[in-house]
Amino acid sequence: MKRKIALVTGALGQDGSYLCKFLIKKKYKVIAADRRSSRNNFWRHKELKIEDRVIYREFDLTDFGSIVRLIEEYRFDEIYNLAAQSFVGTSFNSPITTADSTAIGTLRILEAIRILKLKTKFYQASSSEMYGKTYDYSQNEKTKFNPRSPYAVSKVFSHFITKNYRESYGMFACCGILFNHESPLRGEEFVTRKITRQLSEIINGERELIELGNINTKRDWGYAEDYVEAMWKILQQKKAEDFVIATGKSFSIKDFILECCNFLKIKILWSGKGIKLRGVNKNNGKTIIRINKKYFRPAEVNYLKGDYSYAKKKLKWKPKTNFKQLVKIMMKADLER
Ligand code: F7E
Repeated sequence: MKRKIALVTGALGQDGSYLCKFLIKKKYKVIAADRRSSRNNFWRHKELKIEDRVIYREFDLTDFGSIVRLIEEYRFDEIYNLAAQSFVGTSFNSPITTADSTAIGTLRILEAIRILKLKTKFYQASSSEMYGKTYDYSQNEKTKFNPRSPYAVSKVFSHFITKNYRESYGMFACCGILFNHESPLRGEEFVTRKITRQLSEIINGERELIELGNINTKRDWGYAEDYVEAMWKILQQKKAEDFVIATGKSFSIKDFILECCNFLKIKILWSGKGIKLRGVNKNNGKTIIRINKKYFRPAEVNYLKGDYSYAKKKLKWKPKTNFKQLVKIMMKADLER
């Protein structure tokens, strides 16, 4: 059988890296495309030992010509669009560049596939952030979107334009609505990795405390390596459809800190409220958690909990790693680093 060729955009990020590794195992020829060509962005591929097993290509979601040329050159069997300006906080400061890549970037790829008349299957990385201010106890494929950031609004555009190309042109184009997914390869700007990394620095005497924003928000956190398998499964279905990928459990940032501290055998005492909230290490009386207003967002998503029952039924997918195991994997990796 002919070896399949896949394009992974955002290939140097957390999900891109795990997906490249997954597709290599499945014997795909993998084109790893990313805007970040500088060598120090290759650390994830080095950690996964896949550096010599993919073909690297510079890729910019805002440059239509180069997208068309790349897609025409390889005529991919599958394209996984994971590239985006993916940090919600940054999207408030750079809404236009966020929309250009995270929203219109998706349309550029879809247009390229359409113009070239290819049978390429297309996966779009939709996000639980699209639910935003939700009033539902858990969110599934039918839950209304109510986005709360330029990032989330851009993802809603990408979600619907993917659906529109599927319905208008019969393209095999699908969205995976992935809830938060973390790992040792997560960027340090995201809250889970910021906590595990900075707690390790405190343990090693390199840091006094961690400053955070709103730690009462709740997220449904899974393990990124489990989630890339779902991306692939979504494109192997007979029918192109959208799926929620989640764990079905919701924890606050405070719960995440507590679980890390449990792992580290630190007893943490909370005092104060709101901006005055502090977390003190009971073992030595030192403040290790403080709140800083600068990490608050102009509009916040307070609560998310995914209902992945459709994926379980149709894709036969379920998460393999629970919250406690995820914290352990991340804490261990940062302590070893
Ligand atoms: O924030 C709160 C923050 O930046 C989680 C992206 O991958 O998942 C991610 O989006 C929560 C928020 O992730 C800090 O306000 C408190 O409520 O880790 P995060 P996110 O915004 O949920 C979705 C599925 C995506 O699609 C996105 O691309 O934690 N929080 N203090 C903080 N967040 C950060 N980053 N830093 C803090 O100091």
